Amino acid sequence: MKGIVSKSTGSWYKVYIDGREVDARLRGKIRTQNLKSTNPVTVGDVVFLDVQDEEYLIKGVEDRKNCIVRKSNKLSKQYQLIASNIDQALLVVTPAYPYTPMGFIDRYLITASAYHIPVIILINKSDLNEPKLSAYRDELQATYLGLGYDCRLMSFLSESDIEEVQKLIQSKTTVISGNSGVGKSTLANAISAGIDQKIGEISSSYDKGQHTTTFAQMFVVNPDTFIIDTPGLKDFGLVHLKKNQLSHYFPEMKAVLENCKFNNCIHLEEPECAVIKELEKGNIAESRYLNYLNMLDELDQA
Ligand SMILES: Nc1nc2c(ncn2[C@@H]2O[C@H](COP(=O)(O)OP(=O)(O)O)[C@@H](O)[C@H]2O)c(=O)[nH]1
Ligand SMILES: [Mg+2]
Ligand SMILES: [Zn+2]
Repeated sequence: MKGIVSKSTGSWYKVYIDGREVDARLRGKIRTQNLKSTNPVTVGDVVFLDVQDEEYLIKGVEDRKNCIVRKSNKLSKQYQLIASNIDQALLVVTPAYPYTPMGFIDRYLITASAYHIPVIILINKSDLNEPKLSAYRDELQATYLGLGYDCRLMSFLSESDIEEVQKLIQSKTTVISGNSGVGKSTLANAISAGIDQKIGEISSSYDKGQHTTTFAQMFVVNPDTFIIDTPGLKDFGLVHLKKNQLSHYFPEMKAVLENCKFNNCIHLEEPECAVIKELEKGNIAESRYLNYLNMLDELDQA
């Protein structure tokens, strides 16, 4: 039989099979794809199972459509699988309470794009209306709509906005990300009567240091609609990216980089660099370029 992994602790798993969740264990060694991962099975995996003595045993993993990973620690070459088979991501941000910096949003967008995961930005708490907050909200919306992203104003306290999100996620597997306090649990609870997350709590163990083992959790909204609760992609590995590929994931750089003199230009100090030219003309925002430099620093040389 076949199922979808909805939770993993590393030693046992919850698997969604035909409308219900069962506990399962791994049967011996599992053949995995060609990735140096510390965990063979992750949330979102489609797995094949046997039942033996009333116990569910996972005997194999279907090839993954995609998979987000993070480095298991800074020095190691091994990766931890966080979640797989993702159709899209909802990035929840707020102009205040908490303030979401653009640097965080950019990094998320670029990382997701490197994984070929489309992102919808939800600017939440639109019911709050202090002038300062509204100014930053307008700036966020203008910036990301201007860059061509799907970006929507929302209040998760509004029923019609929740219905809009329900339509967005129907028949898909959706990762929901965002800093603590932006409203992820509020959203999950409103989406589905079966979900009961604590509101106003710092969830899971994601931000408690690099040695904590962390796993995403998947919720079944209806039999072909799943949401996965993960943290920001902050320390998710940009595993497959080389330095000279990074700018391809910044739409405003991608649009001009074929005019750079060198085709492996990384837009630092190369002569006749089209990205630098657009930056100097003000067509590429300085903040976006600075975020680009920060991310570039972390990538391996091609
Ligand atoms: N004013 C307002 N508050 C919200 C909205 N969505 C969530 N909140 C509040 O924001 C706080 C944090 O929400 P929570 O769902 O726990 O955020 P999480 O940490 O991302 O899971 C709670 O007090 C929620 O009631 C919204 O649209 N408007
Ligand atoms: Mg929460
Ligand atoms: Zn260049």
